Amino acid sequence: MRKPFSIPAFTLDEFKQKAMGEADILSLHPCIIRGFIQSWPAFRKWADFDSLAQMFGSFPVTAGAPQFTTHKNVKMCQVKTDFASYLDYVQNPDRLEELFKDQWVKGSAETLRSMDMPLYSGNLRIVRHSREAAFEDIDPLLPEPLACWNNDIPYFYQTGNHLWLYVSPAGALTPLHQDNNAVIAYLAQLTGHKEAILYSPDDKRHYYNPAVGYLDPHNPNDAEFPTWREAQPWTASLKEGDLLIWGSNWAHHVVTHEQSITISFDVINDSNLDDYVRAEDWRAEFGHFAMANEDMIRSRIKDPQVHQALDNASKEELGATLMRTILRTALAGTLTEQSRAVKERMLAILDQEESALVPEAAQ
Ligand SMILES: O=C(O)CCC(=O)C(=O)O
Ligand SMILES: [Fe+2]
Repeated sequence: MRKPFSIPAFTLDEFKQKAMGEADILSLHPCIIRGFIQSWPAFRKWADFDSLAQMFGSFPVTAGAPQFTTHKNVKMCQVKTDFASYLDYVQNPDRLEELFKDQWVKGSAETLRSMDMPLYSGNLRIVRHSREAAFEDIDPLLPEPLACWNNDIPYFYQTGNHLWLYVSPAGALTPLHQDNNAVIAYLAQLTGHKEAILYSPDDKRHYYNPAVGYLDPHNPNDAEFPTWREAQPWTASLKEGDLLIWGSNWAHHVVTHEQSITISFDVINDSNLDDYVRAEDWRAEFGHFAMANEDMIRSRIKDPQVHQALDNASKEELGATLMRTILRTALAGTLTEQSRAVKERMLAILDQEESALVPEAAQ
């Protein structure tokens, strides 16, 4: 096995210096910026359970042990609940049975008790739009000089990209996975202690087997991942105030060691916009949304290509067709220079794909 590399940790000033000297520092390795989030209003306002229950208690969530699965043979327990009940469980794990009576989607309270792993809710969706108040509490969003182009991408927060809030008890597990949509992502540690293991996308063949899923870095299976020893692990120990940020498609495995509150955020900028546009996940989410709101889309959008896609395209194709129409409409109006540049770049990629699909005789 390769000796793990410690993910480099910087002060904000050191990070700035380093990142100015490297065109795309996050493609080289993930980075930790110690203390970065101490100036966020959320660092105080979101760091206790009573405030969180008050702000987000009624939101629906699922909680799983593990958080989700990324290997075909891993069994999980899962409940469908609201965030207030989940917070109650984290503080009083003994109340498991009474808190989640008929809400088990997978497994049961009894199975969970035999598992030696707590429930973990990772899908508290606190924003649906870029204008929501939550953003005021996590300002500045990114350490300089990193840019964030999310707001120039139509429907960014409705198409599989997120500002998440993760509350987890000691022992909670997020198994190895890559995030959707080639996003740059971070974990901002408000309270508690987590340990993360990350792997570069260049090593993917060593930790991902399409027939079974992802490696368990703490319990590698030689038959399923014969070359896992070739993969270079990068490790991080995250404490209160730290920001761990990684580039597109870095896989990550995260264990909570001490009850934890973390904010996670997805970012698009110059370094990953093209990969974002080519990703399937936002297309599927957008196409799914369009299918579920077919009447509204048909009445508001007159483009015959969208109507045709609603009739007979896959949800990914529908999502891409709808995005092209939205981009074209936006580009016909007044935009900032930056917003125009992002949208033109997105449309060029989508148009190019589309023309590659049309048979030559029809062109
Ligand atoms: O903090 C965790 O448990 C994992 C979070 C994660 O996978 C993410 O934010 O992408
Ligand atoms: Fe993730």
